[in-house]
Amino acid sequence: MILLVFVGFLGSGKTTLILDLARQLAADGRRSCIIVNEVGEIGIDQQVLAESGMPVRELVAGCICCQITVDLITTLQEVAAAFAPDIVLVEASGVAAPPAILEALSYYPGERFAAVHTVAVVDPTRFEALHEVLQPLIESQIAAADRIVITKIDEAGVAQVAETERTVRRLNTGAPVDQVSPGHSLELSALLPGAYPKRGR
Ligand SMILES: Nc1nc2c(ncn2[C@@H]2O[C@H](COP(=O)(O)OP(=O)(O)OP(=O)(O)O)[C@@H](O)[C@H]2O)c(=O)[nH]1
Ligand SMILES: [Mg+2]
Repeated sequence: MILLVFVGFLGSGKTTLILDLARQLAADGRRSCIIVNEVGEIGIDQQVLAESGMPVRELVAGCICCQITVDLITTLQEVAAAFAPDIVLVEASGVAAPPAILEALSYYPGERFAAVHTVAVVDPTRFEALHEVLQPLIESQIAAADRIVITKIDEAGVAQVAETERTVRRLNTGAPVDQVSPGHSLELSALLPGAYPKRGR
């Protein structure tokens, strides 16, 4: 079971990104599971998924939406037992940072995860303002992430995106940085090149 954990401040675009990746996974016949905070929100998005042309049957088989209100470990145990997913996409609460999540995951009693990747989701339209007032939180989310995704590049100005990218690269010199917008998805094969080889079809 591969875990992809998405952190990022409130409204940064985590759910949007997760659903986009879930669509790619479902289209590719992968067994995936989404763990999010707000089930109501996903309810609407399920409709969007169904309307995207994907058979609803495949949606049900390929993408299961669960609630994380109880506790991450319990939820992971439940989805592992019920669905044996290949990949679990976890949306962390807006104020969580990777170290705390990895600490929580260390208590998972089941089979070891094949991989755990943390992705920091950054909204360039609000980055500078948030960074100023919430510096420790924002910096800990970025510094400890394996990958950084800058969202809303359709909405942000070019200079805003460039400035955000400069700052996140300074805060985390090792992680790849991607830019996404509704028309420009993050590819799973880029996110998990080893575990998710691009299949020729
Ligand atoms: N223009 C634009 N809007 C986006 C993009 N990604 C997300 N949004 C919008 O930004 C808002 C917040 O997106 P969500 O995906 O719900 O963000 P989130 O991080 O899951 O939010 P919380 O769960 O509330 O913390 C929604 O209105 C999205 O439609 C993007 O790439 N471009
Ligand atoms: Mg969300």
